[in-house]
Amino acid sequence: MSARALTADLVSNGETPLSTAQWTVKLGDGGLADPELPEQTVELLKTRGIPATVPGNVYDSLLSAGLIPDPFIGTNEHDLHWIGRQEWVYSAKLPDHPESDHYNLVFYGLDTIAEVRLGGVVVGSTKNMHRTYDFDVTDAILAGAEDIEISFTSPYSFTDRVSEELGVYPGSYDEPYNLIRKMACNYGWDWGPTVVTSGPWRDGVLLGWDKARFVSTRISAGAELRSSLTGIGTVTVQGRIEVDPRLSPTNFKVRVSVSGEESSPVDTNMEISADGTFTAAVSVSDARIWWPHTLGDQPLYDVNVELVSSEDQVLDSRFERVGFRTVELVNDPCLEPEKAAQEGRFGLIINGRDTFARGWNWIPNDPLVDRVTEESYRARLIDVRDSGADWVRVWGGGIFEDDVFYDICDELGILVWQDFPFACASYPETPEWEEEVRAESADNVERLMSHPSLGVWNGNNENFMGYESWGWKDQLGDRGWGAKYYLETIPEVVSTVDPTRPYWPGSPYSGVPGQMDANPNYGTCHSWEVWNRQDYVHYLDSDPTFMAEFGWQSPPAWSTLVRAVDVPAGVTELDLTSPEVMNHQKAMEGMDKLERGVVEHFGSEALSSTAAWHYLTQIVQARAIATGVGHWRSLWPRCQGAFIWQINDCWPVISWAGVDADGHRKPMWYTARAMFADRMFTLKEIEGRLVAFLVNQTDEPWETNLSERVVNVAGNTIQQEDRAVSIPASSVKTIELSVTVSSPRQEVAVVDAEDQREVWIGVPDYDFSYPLPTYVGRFEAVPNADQPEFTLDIHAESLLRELILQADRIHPALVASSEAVTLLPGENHKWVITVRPGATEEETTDAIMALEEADWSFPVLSSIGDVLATED
Ligand code: BMA
Repeated sequence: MSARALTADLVSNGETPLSTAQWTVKLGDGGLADPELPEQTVELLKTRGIPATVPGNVYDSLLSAGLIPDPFIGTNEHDLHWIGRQEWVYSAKLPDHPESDHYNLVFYGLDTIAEVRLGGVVVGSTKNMHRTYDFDVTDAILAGAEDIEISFTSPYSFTDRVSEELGVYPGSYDEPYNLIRKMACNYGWDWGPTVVTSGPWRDGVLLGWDKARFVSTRISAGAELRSSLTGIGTVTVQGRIEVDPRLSPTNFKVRVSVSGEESSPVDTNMEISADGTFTAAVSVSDARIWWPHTLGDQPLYDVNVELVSSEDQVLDSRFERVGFRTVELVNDPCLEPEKAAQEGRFGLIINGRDTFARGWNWIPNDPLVDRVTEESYRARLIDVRDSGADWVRVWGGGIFEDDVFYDICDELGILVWQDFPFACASYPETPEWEEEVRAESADNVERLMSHPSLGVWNGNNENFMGYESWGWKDQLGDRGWGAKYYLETIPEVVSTVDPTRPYWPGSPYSGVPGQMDANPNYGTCHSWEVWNRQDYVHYLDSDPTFMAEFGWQSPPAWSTLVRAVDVPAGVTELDLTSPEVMNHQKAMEGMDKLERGVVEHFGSEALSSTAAWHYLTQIVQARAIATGVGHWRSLWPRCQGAFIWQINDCWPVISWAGVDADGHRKPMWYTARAMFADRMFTLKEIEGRLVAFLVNQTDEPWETNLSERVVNVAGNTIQQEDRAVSIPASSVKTIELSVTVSSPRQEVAVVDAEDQREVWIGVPDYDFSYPLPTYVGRFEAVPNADQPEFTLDIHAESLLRELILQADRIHPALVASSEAVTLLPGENHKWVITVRPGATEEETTDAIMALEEADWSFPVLSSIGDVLATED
């Protein structure tokens, strides 16, 4: 378990991180039921306890102590639910700390209902995992307190009390995640396990200070554009200090310095008012403009804020990196029903430029969320960037991520659509809850507002829809259910703390007064009917203004799946109905929906083996996502965004993710990348004609050659036409194709433009005469590569449709681009195979040996012909 850097940039003199203490965790007396554990274990947990970490949670400690099995494997998860039903007590001797006049204990994240004691005296209590808590502990420390103890009430006993008092609040899952301010998906989700945690999930500090300290610093950056490259940048710093009662705030000053790579620092000194508040703006005259990576560079500027005494001594400081850019949210609904489908508009304008927002939804990288590391953030965010997406939506059933997540987005040029943590449920609206929501929102908006990557704040996930359409309304009667937070409380906080940034109340949300539910003609939409009940081609029936969520499931890479269900890596058949597999499929009727998707196109006979199931479900997901993204991009500017559900997984699971928990990119990731490209095309059949939609999302015209061919299964070209096409900057061009498929069971239409290829057949796959795949392969080690690197070059002798290379089936540490490529007879494709970064020496040696002896046949190399070809 790796400890992470401090979550907030609250660096001031005299900080002693709590992570440096030697922590122990024990079972408290307030558990709900006696755990069915060996007596000795209970005895150990009640008396001596076990070593613990800060940051950490009790699952981590039990795992490290060898007292529980890995909750992610097999059905272990179910044996561990007792953990969330206990009271847990963390204790430590306070680490050595410098002497000061004043002391505060600052916690960046306690999960969740906790009481903090120093030397046996209660110094504070908490009830919200999403907040920072700051307790004045001067008296306790000066009185000689040496020990710290944090007791965590069982989350379930807390929510039992809330529901006794306030009644039932309906939500999508039968767990009380909406009655406690704790990460919702920690209670399980339709892609995640139920691992209800307790513990100090982020670090804390004992802060010693003498004369004065910062208690609030709000740093934001704005830009007045002169061109797409430069403008006047403004950094605004607002804040508040706390001073020793014997002094006046006016004795101190705040110094702000802004510097960029190519500009000399601009400094300002500010006076502080008698009430301790200060505000200042620093102007950067030739600021370079920050862009998402799809449109430009990411120049960042350092902002140093220092609290200085009259003797020029620096007492406290803050550091942030900012970028200068503008983001506007345009919501222009057309209220005349007959024109709404043509004229309604919702979109995001970056630095004055209309864009189609290409995005992925993001869930927490681990349900034991304290374990997420900078490396795992970076790896998944690189997956986002390399797919061509420029947005990531941090979904409301998770958390406000760590600062480093947004730092990486700033660097990589990925814009963030940040939900407030409310998802798929109604929430109590008592004054006490509202106060909590206000405090939590202000806290996190202040923490994150300096980041240029942060594009939009969003009130909630699917709560408006649940209230209007999922029957919650009737159960709630006239009780408040959270709408007040999304429509009043949170926007008030945003407009006070961070007026520079757009706010949108929900995903989905229409934005039309009196209509909260999703409506394709207004605001943001989610598309789930298609996955839940239809074939993916029905994405083509919708033309939303903005598609904020849609997705299709598939299994993870084979090695990830077998690891999760605890069978040996070499196994090729799995019982897909076993309790272990079913525990790694959390979606309602998920297996049936996967099967329905395959049968529709390939027929039920194609599902003759687990390998065929594994391959075809991945291919259907790849086609589904390409269909959706391609279609909605073809509707630009009517439709101005498509966010795929979802980029990442939080454990090894069958889910909607584009990249699995072990970092394997699914075939879908590659088709998404093709469809997210700045210049791309998609094919649709319209009134019996094949039509290409060519999308140019750059500011230069796109001149290209569009090649159309009809090729038969024997590999002969029946028709061919090449034409030069020109697609003006920022536009979509529609071209009716000339080729026609006259024998749809034997002929495919193949359309190429630049390095994109789209293939069209006029019948369902099960009716097409796929030839037996034949090819010649050449496997080679790349000489002089820094890391072991190999290539596999395939020369097709027959039509090979949607060919993927599943290198992880040879060895789990092997990675290859498993894109679904279609090759015509005579064509070649080369894969690069590497060993996963971070693999041990032993894994690397084993992987290389396995490669040298590999059997490359199906399912290592899989194409449609492998599962559908008939001998005749
Ligand atoms: C939407 C999301 C998630 C969910 C996903 C898949 O409802 O907001 O809650 O995981 O669909 O069902």
